[in-house]
Amino acid sequence: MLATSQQNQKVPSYVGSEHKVIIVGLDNAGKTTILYQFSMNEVVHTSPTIGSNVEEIVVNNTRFLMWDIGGQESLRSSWNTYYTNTEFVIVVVDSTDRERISVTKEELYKMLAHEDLKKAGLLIFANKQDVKECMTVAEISQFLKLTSIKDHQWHIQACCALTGEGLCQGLEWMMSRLKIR
Ligand SMILES: Nc1nc2c(ncn2[C@@H]2O[C@H](COP(=O)(O)OP(=O)(O)OP(=O)(O)O)[C@@H](O)[C@H]2O)c(=O)[nH]1
Ligand SMILES: [Mg+2]
Repeated sequence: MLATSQQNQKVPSYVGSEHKVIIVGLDNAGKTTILYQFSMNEVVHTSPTIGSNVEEIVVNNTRFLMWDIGGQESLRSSWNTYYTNTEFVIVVVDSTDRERISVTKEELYKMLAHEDLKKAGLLIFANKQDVKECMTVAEISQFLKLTSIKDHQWHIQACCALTGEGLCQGLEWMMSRLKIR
């Protein structure tokens, strides 16, 4: 079901509208790995992102322009320069990183309070589920107090960026939100 801009050259660029997505989360969470799983269906060798990467992902004639933004501490204050016109925020959580889940929480609520993201949907990827003893979706939901979020549509999805497991389900959730608008 997943087609990429590279693989599906026959999809004319005017079909459907383009939806802006930003991929954020702490450094080492797996954002860049996820972006290239979406766009190339493969695991790429990554190094920490300084600035951002952008790819167009086409799914059933729906185009997503996905911005993967560097997550190092010094870069987080410039995440907001990417917020304008964002329809979906994907927050990638490293499910093995128990020490920093509170930092993720802080960044998450800062983002949700931002004027430019008022209408954005929130998809949380609980990444690195292949690692033994990682936090479960239930644990992460509880840590992040997701059920308290009433002013944004949200969804949390377990995934493993190395195998691609769970990534399509995340995209499907985004597609389902577009339909009911
Ligand atoms: N075990 C495991 N490792 C993963 C997974 N996803 C990503 N990684 C590894 O985690 C490391 C960081 O991945 P990146 O995609 O570069 O992380 P990032 O979130 O883009 O990091 P910054 O660019 O610094 O913000 C790499 O060594 C990846 O191979 C996963 O699902 N499981
Ligand atoms: Mg990166």
